[in-house]
Amino acid sequence: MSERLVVDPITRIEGHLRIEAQMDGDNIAQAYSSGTSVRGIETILQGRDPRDAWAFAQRICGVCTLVHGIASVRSVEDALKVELPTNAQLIRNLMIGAQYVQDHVMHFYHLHALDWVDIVSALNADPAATAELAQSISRWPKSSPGYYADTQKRIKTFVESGQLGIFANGYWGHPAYKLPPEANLMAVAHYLEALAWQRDAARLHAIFGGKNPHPNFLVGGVPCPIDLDSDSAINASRLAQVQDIIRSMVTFVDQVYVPDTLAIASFYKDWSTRGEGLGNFLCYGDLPEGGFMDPATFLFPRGVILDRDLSTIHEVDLHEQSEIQEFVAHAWYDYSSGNTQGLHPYDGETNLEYDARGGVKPPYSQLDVADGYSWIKAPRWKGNAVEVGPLARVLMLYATGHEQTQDLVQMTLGKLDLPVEALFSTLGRTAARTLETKIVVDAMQGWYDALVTNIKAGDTKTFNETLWDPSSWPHQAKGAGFMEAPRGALGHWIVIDGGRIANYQAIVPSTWNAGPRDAASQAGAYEAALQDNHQLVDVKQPLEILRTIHSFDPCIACAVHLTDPDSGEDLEIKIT
Ligand code: NFE
Repeated sequence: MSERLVVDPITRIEGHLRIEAQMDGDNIAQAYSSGTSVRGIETILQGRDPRDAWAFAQRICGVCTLVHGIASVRSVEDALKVELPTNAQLIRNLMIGAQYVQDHVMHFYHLHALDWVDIVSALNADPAATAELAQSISRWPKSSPGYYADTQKRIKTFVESGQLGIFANGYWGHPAYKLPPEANLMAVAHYLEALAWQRDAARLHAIFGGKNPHPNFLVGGVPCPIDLDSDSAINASRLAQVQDIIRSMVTFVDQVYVPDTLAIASFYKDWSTRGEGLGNFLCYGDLPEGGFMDPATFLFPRGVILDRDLSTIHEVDLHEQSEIQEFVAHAWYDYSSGNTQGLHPYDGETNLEYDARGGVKPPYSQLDVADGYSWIKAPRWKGNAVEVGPLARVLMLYATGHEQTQDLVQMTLGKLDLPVEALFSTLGRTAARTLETKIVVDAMQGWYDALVTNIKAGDTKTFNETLWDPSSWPHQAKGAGFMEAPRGALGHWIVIDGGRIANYQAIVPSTWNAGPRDAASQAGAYEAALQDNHQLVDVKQPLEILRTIHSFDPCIACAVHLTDPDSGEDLEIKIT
């Protein structure tokens, strides 16, 4: 054992994540993932009206802008057994779908691509050859030699000015970059195009939810009325706009995102045998039909896969106390009943009493990995560390015989000439994100058509008011609201007492993936993935760590939050 490598903060993510890698020569032997900011939204929610919780909970994150609103209203609906009107469920599905497409496209181009694409090398590309390459993989119209020559000029201006701006700190020229200059230029052009294109997704949220980020929601439905005769409701012209947005999304996914993923992946096939990690995958399932969150109707199925065994899908119960639990043995929290056992979120605690343990809290030069080392807790399913997110969902769809998924997986593996085991890797995780975007964007057209058919048949209901009045509620109630957020399984658990919130806990996807070791010293998903075959070409430029960590699309703003336990004020964080 030698050096402990520290990468802090990991950039091109949301929030602050620190990775420490215990090196064995140039190989990662042990990896440690640490969320370095404190979480506290749960404490803010206590004592409030459950119908308002979504507006606070949604501020957990500004990236997956709507998911905490949805999980929150669903937790109250689950507690009170509220049935949603069909239109409300379809509108929520459309909003979730738009979030997926926007989030995944932006992740690929703006947060992950530059781990594989060398922007400086694009300067050496021949624009005519780039156009030829682009036209050979897609009929996307912006692929002429002149277009690529113009893009190259824009990059050149950046580089020559010595002000690479947001591109300044890349490991450009690193020997692990494998794309030819033409492929680099094509990808950079699409990076810039995706920046402008992603505004459409935000428009869909604004049409149904009034704004983006953080569109509006409502316990029992959606807040947008449908009235074809009104200018201030969902009417024929707004529905036509939604149709245009869906078409634009389908075109970009089909003609840019999918072909680019395949083209780039073909140069990085060595990444199909590293970065798997746990081999355990969890999905809560989502995208329902009908008025309740009934897993039998979900597009994304619910279940757990253990040890890569796709032939057995284990059932998941979010209410069962022994299934989902959070551990703090290696986190900077203390549970009132001791830190070796886990707590189900209904009984979850968010206290910051760690000081009493005498361990090392920031500032430090290295994490005290024998004790607590993260503000992220370690969630486990029946004691198992699991991965959540696109790879989990695609495996679940594949294992349960979803035809489109099986076709897409076969097409991808066929084009890359890789076996099905290649899915269990850093490359597989990134490809799965692209494939599920295609599945979701296609499903959006179906939800849209169903919504229009319903409206044409005279059904304009978007809100179920029957349980709006708290005097109709049981004195005590508990609910689990969940969804498949872009980064994976998301749950909000609420305990209602006398019409107020008695307890509230969120376990977000990045908590599952970025969490530290548990009481049994089992590594979390990031940690295990980095411990899977990561030899670094240059320990001073650990591009390999970025590739695997970014393949999960970390959002540490979701996994932790900033609050001062004494004053309740936000802490100020400075990165120098
Ligand atoms: Ni802040 Fe999120 C998503 C949630 S966290 S982005 O997707 O929930 O992983």
